Amino acid sequence: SSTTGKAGIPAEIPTIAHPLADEPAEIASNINYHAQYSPHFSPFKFEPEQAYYATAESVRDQLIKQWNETYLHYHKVNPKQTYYLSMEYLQGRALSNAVGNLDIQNAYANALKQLGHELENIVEQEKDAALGNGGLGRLASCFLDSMATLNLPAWGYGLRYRYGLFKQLITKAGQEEIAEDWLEKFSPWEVVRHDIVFPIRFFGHVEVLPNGSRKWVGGEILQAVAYDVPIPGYKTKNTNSLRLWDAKATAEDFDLFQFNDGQYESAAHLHSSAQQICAVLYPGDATENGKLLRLKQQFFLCSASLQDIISRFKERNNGNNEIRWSEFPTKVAVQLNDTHPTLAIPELMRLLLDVEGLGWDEAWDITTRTIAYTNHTVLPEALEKWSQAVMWKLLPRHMEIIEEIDKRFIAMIQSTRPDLENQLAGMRILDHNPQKAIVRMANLCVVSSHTVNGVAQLHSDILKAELFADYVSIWPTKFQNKTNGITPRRWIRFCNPELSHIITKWLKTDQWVTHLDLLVNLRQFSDNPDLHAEWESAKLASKRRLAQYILHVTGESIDPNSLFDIQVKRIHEYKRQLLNILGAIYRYKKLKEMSPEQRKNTTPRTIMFGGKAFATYTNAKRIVKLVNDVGAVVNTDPEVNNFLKVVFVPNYNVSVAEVLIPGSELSQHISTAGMEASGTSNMKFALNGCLIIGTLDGANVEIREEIGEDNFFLFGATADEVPRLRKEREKGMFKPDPRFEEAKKFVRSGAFGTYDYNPLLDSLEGDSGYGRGDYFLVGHDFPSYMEAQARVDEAYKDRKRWIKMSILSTAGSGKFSSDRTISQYASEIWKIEECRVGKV
Ligand code: HBZ
Repeated sequence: SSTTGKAGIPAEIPTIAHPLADEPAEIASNINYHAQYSPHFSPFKFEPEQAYYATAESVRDQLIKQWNETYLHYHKVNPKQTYYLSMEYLQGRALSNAVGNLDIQNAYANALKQLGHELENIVEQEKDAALGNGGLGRLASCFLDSMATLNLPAWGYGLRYRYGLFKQLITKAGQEEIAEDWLEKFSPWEVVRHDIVFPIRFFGHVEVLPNGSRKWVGGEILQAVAYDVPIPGYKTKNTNSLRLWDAKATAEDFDLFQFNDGQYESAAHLHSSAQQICAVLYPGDATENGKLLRLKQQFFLCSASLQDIISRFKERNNGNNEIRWSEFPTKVAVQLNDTHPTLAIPELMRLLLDVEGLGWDEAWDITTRTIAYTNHTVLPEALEKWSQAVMWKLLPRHMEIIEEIDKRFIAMIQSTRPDLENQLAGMRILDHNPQKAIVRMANLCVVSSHTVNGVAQLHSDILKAELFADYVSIWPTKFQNKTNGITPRRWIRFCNPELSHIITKWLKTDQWVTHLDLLVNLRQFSDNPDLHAEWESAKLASKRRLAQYILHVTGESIDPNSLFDIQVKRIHEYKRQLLNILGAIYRYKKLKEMSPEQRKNTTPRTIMFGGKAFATYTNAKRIVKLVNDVGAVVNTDPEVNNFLKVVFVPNYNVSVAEVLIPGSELSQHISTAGMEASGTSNMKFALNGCLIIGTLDGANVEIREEIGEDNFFLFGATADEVPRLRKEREKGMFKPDPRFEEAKKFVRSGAFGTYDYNPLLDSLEGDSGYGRGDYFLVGHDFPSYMEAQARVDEAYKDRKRWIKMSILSTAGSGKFSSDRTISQYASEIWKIEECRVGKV
């Protein structure tokens, strides 16, 4: 292994002759330079694709300069630094974000014009980097943007998946998945660091040395190679890193003798094993598959990142002199994004014990002062549990360490808290259940972290009252809340320039882009007719753009004067897309029964759905199919299709969200209360002046508090009612609403085709597969949902009232900036401070 030595880091960046351009003419010549001399394409072509790569490389030059300055500055100041460990990042497109954050958008747009291209079209050439599944991955990306913008010394670590999240095709059969090759040509945003390579061991055994110390040996060793992605902050020089690890094997691992002997596969055995590690992102949420490979991926991320962190700590702390390990937690904060990187805990212990030669107590003290854990779910099936047998095989030394942590935890409880004796079985890390012995990763995280946080107030309260209740009495101050946030740069400033300009004009400042609280000052204008006119025309422009997009990807034409109602998120039963579509089905049936005169009094709606179902999640895929089948019938029904359309937007991802959210007027966040940890798209919609229909779940609760209950369409059971309602339901005490029965019956009658929807509808009645009928309480919440929808229809008819509500949504969204979230992590968990480049 090797990394940059102390001698390798210069005090300053040597000046080199490179044409870093800032005038459009210079930029154009720089773009041309890349088109000519970067040998990716024929230099004689300058189509949009070539223009994209050349432009991206030109922007990257600008980033690299700031990036090097940032690294050197951090190196010199040597502040405490945060390392965010995440198996997922949903970065989306980088070019539009980079020119926006660097504030060079106009210069690049002009330069491209000189070259015969429009920046708008060029940025669309870029494929999304979709190295994540959903909210958790996108949150990590928003956090990176805020960390750089706030000039915080904070990096992300992740994996460089060859194939990210699958591409969703919608066919007659419903959803189909195909691999999405985001690296097909190459990514201009990553810089491979051939000098940053660490060995990662798998399998093998533990050897006891004569002095009694233990050592992990044997097995197979792969190499982790760093690929760095620059993360620019908004209007600041600070440019942080997202370091993605890729796996490779070495030339020595290639058995030339075997190969010459015709044994091609076994000759390159480690090479193919390396290829598998970062081949695909494991779709989350529900899978039981490929456990061993998933565990390998997790360990790969943890081990490479910690070796890198330790090597940087050594480099920055006294160089060759004695390392002061007790200072490690004053220089390093590690944040675990859910339990996926839990192995960072035993791996840090192993490195300190076996490689650095520290004793247990010292290593444990350092580890627990360094690591913090964020929980993103209370769904039992999403809480990671690894088979002990698999772990012993893959990571024998780590299992020894986990056993020891478990043993010491038990001893601590027995000696200090005999009152918890009965809870101990559920609190300990190892579960020796003879059916299946497992390691409970969340328990390991809670026991080993200095801080554990949930992602919205309600979620954090539930963690303390339920999932982690027993630990709270031991460590009452360990548990915190950090309500999620979203970056206002990507999620309004860049994706909704029309609305952004209006806000800047009325607030007489653009400071709100980094101080989102300033949006409250819009409240004083919420009745102003001039603002109303501007607001409405910006919304209409975004709706038109969205309608164009829908036409382009689905062939469906939708009416920009209808109410644009959107639900986009992973397809999951707890998120209740089924409630939404059953509501739409009921609406359709009633429209059919109306006279033409009556129909004219209704509020025309376009209901849009988007989201991916996990490939083996059958009921989720049935929901996708149902939405598409309903759309096929409703949209071609000439009696009603001026009043209702149902559209499924295929392949929902970050870039699609950037078109949908600005054009939205109503969005649905309708999970069964207590099940959605936070939600983050709810924040994006509200920020863009979209009203929310929702339950009291996750961050909805806080959004409603901020924007005012009059501006939020609330319905449904509350989290504390849910357990009782489920019990009543089990006892057969539930009486379904006739409208709910009517909607289901209509589907069963074959109104939307011959596909067998009975299993899906049965889940709302008998056995849902979760063991109980209608576990997600769709039936219970249906009537109050329909009533809330009726209030939406009424409110939309009153244009003044609707626009006022829309303005108040934006005005009340200030709290939900990820800048606020990250400031709180920085001061309350990480204890890090800003380290601004250009200011010592
Ligand atoms: O994290 C989401 C929560 O569902 C959402 O409420 C919250 O806003 C968001 C950010 O805190 N959780 C996920 O997105 N989880 C996953 O994608 C996931 C991935 C792999 C797994 C399990 C879950 O094995």
